[in-house]
Amino acid sequence: MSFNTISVIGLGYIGLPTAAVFASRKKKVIGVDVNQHAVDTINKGEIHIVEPELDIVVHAAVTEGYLHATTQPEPADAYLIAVPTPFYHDETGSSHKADLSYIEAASKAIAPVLQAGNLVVLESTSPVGATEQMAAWLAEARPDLTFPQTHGEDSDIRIAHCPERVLPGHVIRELVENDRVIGGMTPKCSQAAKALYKIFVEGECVITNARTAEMAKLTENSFRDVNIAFANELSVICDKLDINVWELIALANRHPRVNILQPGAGVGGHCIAVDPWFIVDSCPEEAKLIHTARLVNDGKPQWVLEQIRKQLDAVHCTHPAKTRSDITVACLGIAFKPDIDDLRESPALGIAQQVATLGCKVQIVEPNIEALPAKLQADNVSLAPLHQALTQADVVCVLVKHKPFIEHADQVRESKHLVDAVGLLG
Ligand code: SAJ
Repeated sequence: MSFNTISVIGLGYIGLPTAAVFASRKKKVIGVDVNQHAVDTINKGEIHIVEPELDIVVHAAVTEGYLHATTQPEPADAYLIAVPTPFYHDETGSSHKADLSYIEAASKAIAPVLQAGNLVVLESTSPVGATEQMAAWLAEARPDLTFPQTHGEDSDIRIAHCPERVLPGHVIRELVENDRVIGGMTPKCSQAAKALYKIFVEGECVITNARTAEMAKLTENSFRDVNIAFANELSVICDKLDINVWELIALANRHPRVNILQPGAGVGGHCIAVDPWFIVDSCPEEAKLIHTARLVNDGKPQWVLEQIRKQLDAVHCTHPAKTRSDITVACLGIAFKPDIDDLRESPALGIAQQVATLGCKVQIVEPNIEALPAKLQADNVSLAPLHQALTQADVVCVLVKHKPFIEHADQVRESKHLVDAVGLLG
């Protein structure tokens, strides 16, 4: 199967780098997105998201004429769907079910331009069964074409799932180097998808079926979530038993078969705190450990907040004349993990917001942003440089282990009232 034209639907954190990397291999790539601003930005050779090296790859792809973006799908040999799968919301609020409406909309958008011989790959992180559901939506929209669910190996259209697994901040390298799990609806579908990814993937492309590929992605992120929950639970236990959890973990990790992750302010981002719920939603009775890990990690920011409150009480004890509004709290870091500017689903951001409601002055130190997000726009909250916050704050809370904080750990250590949620001081 040859792929001269590849279409990527959804030009976000995964779709845009993938489109640009295909284009860098001199394939004609049509990027499709409903966001006109994203389309216009990309067509200027610029990017609308933050990811190291992505700007260079996109700029080259567009100026050399291999990548163009549009809001309307055009005919291609292969379609790669990389749209969001957030939690499903209705009028009663948010659930822990996956919202497949973006996949449905993408399927309906490409259906009119599908041709016999095309390959459609779902990349979005999805609950088990989503690829079959996508195939059903495509078949419904194109009764004149045949699909693997009814015609097996003889189908006109090949369908597969190939989950993205790149780490934000390292996307361009990991896209090329990581192994890929490819789950076709039939063996021929898998082979076609493997041939597509082999255009740029230097890692191994391992073949399985669509349902296993979907579950593999959810399993990877659940594995990390469960292991972080173990570390977070240890941190709470150690606090109660008056043991330094960082020393404890470093000691335990000297065992050749022990590798405990790091406790923190909670689990953020849009992947690890979300994907395990898709397993829990599919098998609520069975997924006990995965469910509990989610609850442990989601509970961690509240525990950190309690530690901050204790430090506020300690300041009041030593300075009885001070009111809440006389006290300054420094929050070091509000990104969802170290050395990125991404604030989405950030536990540190949530903690800083809660601290701001306690009535004290809050100085946010976040070296990776230039302005405070809307959620922190309040009279008592300001963005401050590290040295200012350390000089002025009564209470210092380390919420993210950014490199500049590690470099100034000795100054942080001098704070009289300190909450170190991430083990900056080890
Ligand atoms: N965290 C800890 N302690 C640790 C490691 C992480 O508290 O020891 C926290 C981080 O601070 C952050 C959260 O967990 O708040 C998630 O960060 P992360 O670096 O573990 O993962 P993400 O969300 O940036 O990317 C993950 C990756 N999955 C795995 O490592 C199994 C990535 O490969 C996936 O492609 C990505 O999810 C995704 O898109 O699903």
